Amino acid sequence: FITEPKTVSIVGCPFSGGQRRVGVDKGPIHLVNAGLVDQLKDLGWAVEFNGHHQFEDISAEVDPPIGKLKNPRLVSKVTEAVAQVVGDHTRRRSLPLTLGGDHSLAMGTIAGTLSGYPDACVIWVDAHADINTTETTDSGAWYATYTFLTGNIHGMPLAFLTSLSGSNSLSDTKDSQSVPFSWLDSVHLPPSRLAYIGLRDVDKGEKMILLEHNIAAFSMHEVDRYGIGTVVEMALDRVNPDRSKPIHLSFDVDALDPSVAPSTGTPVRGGLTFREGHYICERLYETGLLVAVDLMEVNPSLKDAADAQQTVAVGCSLVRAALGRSDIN
Ligand code: 5AB
Ligand code: MN
Ligand code: MN
Ligand code: MN
Repeated sequence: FITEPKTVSIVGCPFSGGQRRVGVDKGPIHLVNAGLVDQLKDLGWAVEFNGHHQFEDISAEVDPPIGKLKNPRLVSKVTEAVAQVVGDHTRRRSLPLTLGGDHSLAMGTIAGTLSGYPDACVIWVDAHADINTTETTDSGAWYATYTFLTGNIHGMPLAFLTSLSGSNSLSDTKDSQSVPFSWLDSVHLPPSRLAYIGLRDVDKGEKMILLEHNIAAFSMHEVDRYGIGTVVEMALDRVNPDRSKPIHLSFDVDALDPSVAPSTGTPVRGGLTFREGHYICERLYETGLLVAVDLMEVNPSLKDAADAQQTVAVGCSLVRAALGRSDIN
């Protein structure tokens, strides 16, 4: 799908409005400053990077919650802009590499990918399912009783993408033009084209959604049971049985164990090892079907400087694996 000379377009998204911890907006800057552009050139890619995106800011005063959702207008505006940019790259058959920023950005990246490749499937690597709806966003996190901690849109992108949520549930705004996420209403990722790897902190409402829609979900239990090699094939068998459809990889760095990637906003113990995370990336590259990659939720301001540096280095390393780095050739 990606035409020669292979070109990767880095979409740096310094954005944190989909969650409440400061610093995740610095992720893309740290990843690029760690040398990612040259690392990808060394792998033989033509690399396009024209600086990080400047997003229009919408201050909290003019963006009060709608229902349970925090910063709905801001997240909608930013993800719509990301969808445009990623969509442009995919239609030119360049590979968009989106650096987050929080995972709400995936509404933009996956919508963009689908505009260029309508039959693309998604491999979502994460400790979390990120499929809470406008209704379930407080359904079972340990802190759900604290309403000020719920309604974070980084836990919801897949609900909007699979049309389980839509702007209709947010339309207490009079002017239909400005209802947040109305731009996404025409976008639809069928749940049959979504597979998860690495899950271990899924909310009650999300579990019901995964069951009801028969979504391919491989938790850490399955990784332990079958091994990562088998799990990746099982995931591909579900969403891409003929190995013919384009693949979008959305990698939340919190899928890795916190000992491997400590600097992230919602770490959960019991995660993927360094090698398991890399294997997923290597195998997806090897299919020749990978058309878009997200690396999300690197937050260099959490934990200490050494932890941040380690997390950034691992992030760059995952990207190199997804773009064809090999140990033996
Ligand atoms: B991340 C939680 N399920 O909805 C929620 O890091 C956590 O992009 C979401 O995977 C974590 O707030 C979002 C409790
Ligand atoms: Mn996560
Ligand atoms: Mn939709
Ligand atoms: Mn996530």
